[in-house]
Amino acid sequence: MTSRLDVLNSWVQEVAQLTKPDAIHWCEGSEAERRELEALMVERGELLPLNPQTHPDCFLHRSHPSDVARVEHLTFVCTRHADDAGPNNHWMEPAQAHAKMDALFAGCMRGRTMYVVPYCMGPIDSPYSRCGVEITDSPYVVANMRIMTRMGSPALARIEREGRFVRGLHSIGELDPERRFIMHFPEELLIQSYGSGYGGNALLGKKCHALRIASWQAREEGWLAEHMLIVGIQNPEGQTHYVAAAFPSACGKTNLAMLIPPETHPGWKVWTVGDDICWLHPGPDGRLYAINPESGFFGVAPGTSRKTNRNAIDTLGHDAIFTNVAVTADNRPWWEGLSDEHPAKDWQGRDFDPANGPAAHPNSRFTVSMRQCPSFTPEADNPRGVPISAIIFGGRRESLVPLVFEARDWKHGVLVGASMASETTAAATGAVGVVRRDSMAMKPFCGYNFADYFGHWLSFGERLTRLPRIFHVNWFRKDADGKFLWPGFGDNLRVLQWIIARCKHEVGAVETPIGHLPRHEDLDLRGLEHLGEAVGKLLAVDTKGWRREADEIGEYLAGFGDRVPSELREEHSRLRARLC
Ligand code: GTP
Ligand code: SPV
Ligand code: MN
Repeated sequence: MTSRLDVLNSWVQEVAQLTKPDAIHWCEGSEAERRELEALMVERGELLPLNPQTHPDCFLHRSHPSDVARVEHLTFVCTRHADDAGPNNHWMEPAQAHAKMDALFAGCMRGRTMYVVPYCMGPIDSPYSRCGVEITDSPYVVANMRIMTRMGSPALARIEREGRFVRGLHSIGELDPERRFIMHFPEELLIQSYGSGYGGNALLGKKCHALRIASWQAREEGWLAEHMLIVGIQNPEGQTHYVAAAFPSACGKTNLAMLIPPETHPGWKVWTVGDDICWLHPGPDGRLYAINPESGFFGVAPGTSRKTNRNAIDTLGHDAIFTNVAVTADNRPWWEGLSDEHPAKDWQGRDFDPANGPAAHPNSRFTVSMRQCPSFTPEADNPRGVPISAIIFGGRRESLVPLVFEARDWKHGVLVGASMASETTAAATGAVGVVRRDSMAMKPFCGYNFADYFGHWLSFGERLTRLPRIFHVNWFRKDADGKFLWPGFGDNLRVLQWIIARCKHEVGAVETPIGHLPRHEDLDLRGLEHLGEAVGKLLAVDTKGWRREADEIGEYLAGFGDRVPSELREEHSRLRARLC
């Protein structure tokens, strides 16, 4: 009898013939399997147990020093037509990409075990979820996939039922930056990644599947795959509003997703649904519904502390994997911003010496199940998703961009998202702190032409009868001394509070050329009286600066040529006219 798993079985055989592993292990996701893999990695020195008293079942992984972040210049979308990938992606002709990858994969698993990792992105029983299978020769990848996705037997059972899954082939290869490629073949629902063991390059369920391939599928099927956190914000009356927010890498999603309200706001509570990826579907009532396809956090360590993100610290007390952090003398994980303590060893295992730079790598990360987070809500397992009241875009901009503004309507909101820009961070290799356009925080992750993506976003103006409102925030304004003007973190709730009041038609706004801003007195700033004049700066609209910004946005959109929807160009013209 033929089974729906035959396709999977024959692909696994085909990959084994190409890569020549010593053994094949089908992952079931059990606790016993986890322990076996951990023991193997500890024996090989790939995992170092951390202090069992303070951090039971936690491990440190030190990656190859040249393999610490996503590699956007080595990431390709391989569609038949280059225009389908668009100027926002690196493109390679599929046959050429296949030849290149086949040559790299040939015999690469000799002496290694090949792991077959079935996984489900999203609640196992949700119609919105999608399955994949990652084949990898890295047990570290398996251990991370087990936390980040619903991995193992239940996913395999769903694949057997549906017969449809995204194929991902990964090998760490030689960890040689010269032999490193992350290839996507959206037309074949195929991902091939070689030469890196780092998160976004190697955990193929995450950015490769849940964003690049899924965004392609979402466009064909009428939904959205986004680089967004999802949170529920409960007010003192007990009502919860869900919002989704897109900020570029290392720009505050995890922190906003786990926000603890300031002491001035008793009765408020923030519930975490997701911290990085959001799949949005039009629901039966004409609203937009969100699921988090992931089941864990792969979060930035530096800057995380009891003061800035207590929920993250409380999540990380046990069963966590730390990658490229430093350690204290008593073998606890440590990073810049965690405490005033002195680390003993840096991320490369050397005795700590400030002359060598930060003790923890600026892109050091933790992997941990979202279920351990004190603010986790079981709504994250709701197969129908949660209804979204507001969409928030945001970036890291030290000047010009106000603390918060609201788009005039959906079309203007799409322009606001498409126009986003942010200072680059250590999440990807390359220069840090350079302002670049990052539409909807999807520049590194949209699996197709941004011009078509903007059109797809616009189409939801018709698809939905109850549209979420769209906002833009910026927590990162700085004063002349380079200090942040806004306290950020827990105090960001005050901005969310205004956003929700807007959604409920409870508060007014000032109309400006760039959108609607809160009046000073509309923001609940009790306890922040010391901010003084900073508030005025945070809420000012510098028309001259925005004229320049609008011109740059115009040039950016023109870079996508005629494919840019005329509606978006008209929206931009209206913005430019309002700024005259
Ligand atoms: P990815 O996982 O790369 O997609 O990043 P992310 O968007 O989840 O970023 P994350 O929340 O991990 O924050 C990245 C860095 O920004 C950390 O060092 C945080 O401490 C810092 N950060 C987050 N929120 C704020 C804020 O409101 N104000 C300031 N000043 N820094 C913040
Ligand atoms: C990001 O870079 O946006 C991340 C980390 O969330 S990674 O999984 O490496 O993409
Ligand atoms: Mn991310």
